Order: sequence, then C-alpha cells, then structure tokens
Amino acid sequence: MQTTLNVKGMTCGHCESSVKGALKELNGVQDVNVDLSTGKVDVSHEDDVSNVQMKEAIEEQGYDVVS
Ligand code: 9UX
Repeated sequence: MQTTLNVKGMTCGHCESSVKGALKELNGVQDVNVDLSTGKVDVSHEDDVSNVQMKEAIEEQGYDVVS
C-alpha cells in the first residue's frame, strides 16, 4: 500500500537521504519518494507497516511529521 506523510524541516538533499534511509530500514518498506519542496514523503510498503512506526523513524532523524 501507499502512505503519504507530511514532514516538516527537510530542506536539503542530506535531509532527504536521512529520512529515506530511516524508512527503508523498516521491514516491509519497499520504496520511498521525497519531495523536498512540499515535504511530502510517499512510502510504498506492506500493509503491516504502521503510520506510527514510520512517524517514529522520521522523528528519530530529527524531523516532524505533521499528519
Ligand atoms: Mo541539510 Mo537537513 O544542510 O536537516 S541536512 S538542511
């Protein structure tokens, strides 16, 4: 399935890499696309990956998930 998360605070390519890397380490995450201009992070993943899990992985990198 596909989930879009709104992430605050990503401004450069390193931010993008950190967020992508953290999400891709979660079991069941297949693909991650980041749009730096909007802060939208599209995650393709198995059904058993929860929003909370994804949110926590992003917050551990120092970014806020808005919704
Ligand atoms: Mo770039 Mo992101 O210098 O927190 S790593 S802005």
